[in-house]
Amino acid sequence: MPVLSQRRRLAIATGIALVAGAVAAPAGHAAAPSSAPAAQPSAQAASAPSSKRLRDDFNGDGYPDVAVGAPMATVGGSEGAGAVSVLFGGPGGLSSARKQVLTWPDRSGINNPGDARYGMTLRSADLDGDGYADLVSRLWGTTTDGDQGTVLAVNWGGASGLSKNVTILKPVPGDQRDATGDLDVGDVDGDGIPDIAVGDVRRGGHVLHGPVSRTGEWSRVSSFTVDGTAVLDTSEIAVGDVTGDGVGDLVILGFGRDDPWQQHTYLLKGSRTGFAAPVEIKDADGVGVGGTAVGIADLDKDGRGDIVIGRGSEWSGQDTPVKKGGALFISYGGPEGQSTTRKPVWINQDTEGVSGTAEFHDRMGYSLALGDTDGDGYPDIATGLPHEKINGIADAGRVLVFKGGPKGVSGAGSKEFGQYTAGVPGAAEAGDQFGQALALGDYDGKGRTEMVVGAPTENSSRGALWIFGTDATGVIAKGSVSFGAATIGAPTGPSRFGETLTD
Ligand SMILES: [Ca+2]
Ligand SMILES: [Ca+2]
Ligand SMILES: [Ca+2]
Ligand SMILES: [Ca+2]
Repeated sequence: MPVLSQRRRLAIATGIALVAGAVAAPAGHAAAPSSAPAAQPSAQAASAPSSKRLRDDFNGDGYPDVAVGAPMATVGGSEGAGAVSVLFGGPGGLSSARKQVLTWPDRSGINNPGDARYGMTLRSADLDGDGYADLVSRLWGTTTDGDQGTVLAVNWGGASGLSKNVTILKPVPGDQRDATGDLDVGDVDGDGIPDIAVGDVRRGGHVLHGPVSRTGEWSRVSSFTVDGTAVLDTSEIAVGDVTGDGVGDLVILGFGRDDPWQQHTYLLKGSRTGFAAPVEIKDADGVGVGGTAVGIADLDKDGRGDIVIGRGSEWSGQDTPVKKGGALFISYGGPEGQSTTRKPVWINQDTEGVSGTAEFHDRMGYSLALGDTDGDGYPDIATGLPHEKINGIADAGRVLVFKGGPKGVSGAGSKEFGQYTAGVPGAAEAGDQFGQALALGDYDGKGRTEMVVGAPTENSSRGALWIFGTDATGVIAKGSVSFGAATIGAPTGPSRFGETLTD
């Protein structure tokens, strides 16, 4: 399956986590555990972190921050070494002026800076419990002790931002050769401390239980499996409390054992004693589902996290009408995984109220972000259609935003944005793939989540970011700004700046 393996290597992993117990918190800004474990002091920690303990606040000032990956950046002459930039939140929101550029200068611990792809997968959580969010990266590594494959690496948060140097986590047990899929961070064992769940493309995956020490040691490791189900390999992972018991559950997307084109999604209910047996998530017709992105948020505020899957993958033009051009699939949470009172839904561009027309290869759902854009307390969904044709311009790209509410999500009130939208900087050009990466965060701390959009192939794969503000209606085009890597002093050239974002 060369297409799949290529996608895995290069694609954005856009799973979004709500950690356990955070269902009532603003989506995307789950509070870190209140009972933080004893932490090793941060070398940079000159002041105490904010009591808000946000999972994406790297400098601990009480405002969320966003990390931006440029996995093809050239560093020290090595193309594809990768770089990560951080934009810091604050009372004025995100800007190109408050930033940090990380290039992992010494690359200690790996032998292959030339294709490490630092920044190809990014997640944030306070792994060591010191109150500052830390950044977890997945990259391709040939470690100096000989292992080859996926490496998990951490930049540590502190009062002045993330540490310049990176700690490589102790390897995941088992075959390291191309064996680790997506990852997400959340508390799946109910101790209030974030854990790292990593998929194994062959067997399920592993949980690295927190806290994680500054030397890269996790507390213990456990494995999960979907053996006995129809899944062969794990492609996407999200952690969130779907069942409403206060402990994070694991949602795994994968491809079929018998039919590699048939995707499946399983829920593994988390608990203090480990995961329950996998339960397959199915659509209203009883058919298995899957996709390119997954996130969990309580869209209808019934106390149970709802699973949002972006089905941005299209293998052929044979998709059913509800999946044509890509789609969102929403499974409302219930005590056993899926609500028995609210049916799961598919939404695509042919759904009433959604702008545009579903066409093969739009790839709606390729990227996802969840957050409350209009401040009504219900999380909303932003999704990218990076291959949407705009006025005949191929692969220009578009973003759609859907509103959460007491009845769940429909096409009603959805919004669309692209470089063609009045008030948005830039011009829709062929191959921009606007919307390949998305993040929603309340970066200005005013109660609504602003939107960050990445278009890594903009301007011959130099890439660019857009930042959208909000009003009471949600995300707005007016006042949006855009900039590329050069503006913030990140490595220039075809770095694919904006290919990944923390969310
Ligand atoms: Ca911050
Ligand atoms: Ca930390
Ligand atoms: Ca719900
Ligand atoms: Ca909302």
